[in-house]
Amino acid sequence: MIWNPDCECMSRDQLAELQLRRLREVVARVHARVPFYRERLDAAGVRAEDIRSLEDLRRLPFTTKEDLRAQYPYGLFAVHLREVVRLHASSGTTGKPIVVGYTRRDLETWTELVARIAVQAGVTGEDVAQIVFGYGLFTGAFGLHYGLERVGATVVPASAGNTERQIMLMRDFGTTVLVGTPSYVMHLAEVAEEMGIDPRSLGVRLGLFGAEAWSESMRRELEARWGMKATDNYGLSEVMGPGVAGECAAACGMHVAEDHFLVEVIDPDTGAPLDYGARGELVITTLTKEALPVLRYRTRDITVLHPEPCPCGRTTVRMEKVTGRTDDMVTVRGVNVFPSQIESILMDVEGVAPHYQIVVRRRGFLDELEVRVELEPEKFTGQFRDLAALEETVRRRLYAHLGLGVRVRLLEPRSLERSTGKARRLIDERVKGDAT
Ligand code: DLL
Repeated sequence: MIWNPDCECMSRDQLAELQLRRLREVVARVHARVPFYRERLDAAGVRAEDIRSLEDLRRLPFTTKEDLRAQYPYGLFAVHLREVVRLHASSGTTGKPIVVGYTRRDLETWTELVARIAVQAGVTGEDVAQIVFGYGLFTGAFGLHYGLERVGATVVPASAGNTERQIMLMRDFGTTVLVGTPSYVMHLAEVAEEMGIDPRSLGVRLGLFGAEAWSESMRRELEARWGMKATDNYGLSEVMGPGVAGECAAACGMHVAEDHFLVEVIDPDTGAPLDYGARGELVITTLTKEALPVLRYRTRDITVLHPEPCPCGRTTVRMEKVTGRTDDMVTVRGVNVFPSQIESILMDVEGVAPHYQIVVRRRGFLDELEVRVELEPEKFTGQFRDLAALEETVRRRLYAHLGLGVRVRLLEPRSLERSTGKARRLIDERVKGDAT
């Protein structure tokens, strides 16, 4: 089923026309209302009337996370605070967060776009959807909440944490859809097993997962453990929250809501626009946001865009699974490594669990990469010989894929801290303040 066929299936020409009109509107709007953008646009010598085709997008200045941070809290708002009916904030780990605001119409758009991705993933009005994202300033829970209600699902706003209770709620309420981060839902499976409950017996048929990078191997693992279909959806607070893009039944990338977001992929080093099909940093311009419009926001997320028609009938561009963030990529002895690459390799090794952490540190003049991974409880024999062999297997696989010698540390089951939100996979001790 398609939630809004008029918008999701319009011809590419029609869509381009709509995008161009909206792009002109947003440029005019931020020029008139946001001093930061007025300055930037004047410096670039671009006015709304200069935007004659979508190609002219390239003449607009980029907006970065630092820009948003520097304007904390309300500096980039394009409306008076009295028109803002909701605030959220990004999960900044250090310093000030980024504050995002929504007008009533922004909330309506958000609800509509989340309804689209929910239906796209396969949610129906018959479903009981348990939201295990944390409710609060994070956009995940509230964003999914209203979209799922709009679709008619029975929403269980369980929030994150209190994991044993989550299992009880699932069983008692007949939860059919789980909505959360893939890492937390993996932990939920682990806790169910510890309680003597096979997660597959709980009847969850579908997972709506997002908010962090996760590999295809992790998807297979989640699907096997829960007996569910695991789907991916993408978004970020700076442009709205969840609902920017989501997978359809064809599961060949996530459809971007292009009537509301103009997307490009650029070379993260030079800022040069790349063609469809090329891997680079995703850049998003909001086309309809009232409270906080952003021009060419550099997401730091690495992906590839595909415009080819999708068997599902939607005409919107699809973005590939995000492989990582430009600021998550570590360069170790000249080799670029993303945590998600390591995740894929680990998940294919029999005997290790899907719980891992990557530490980068400097030893003398050399960088060292250490991969810590837990043992699968059932496979843990306690025999030193077996452990040494497994460690060697992990090391060899990592070397074969990355071309990099890696220090491997096998950990006892359940020794890494579990997160109820976004998992922290990477610790770069070379960065001040990141040492543990
Ligand atoms: O994580 C919004 C969201 C909530 C999306 C729930 C999907 C579901 P932020 O906290 O601002 O917003 O974090 C945004 O999370 O730039 C990506 O790096 C990462 N991210 C979000 N979705 C995915 C995904 C929410 N499906 C940042 N795959 C983004 C990989 C994702 N990374």
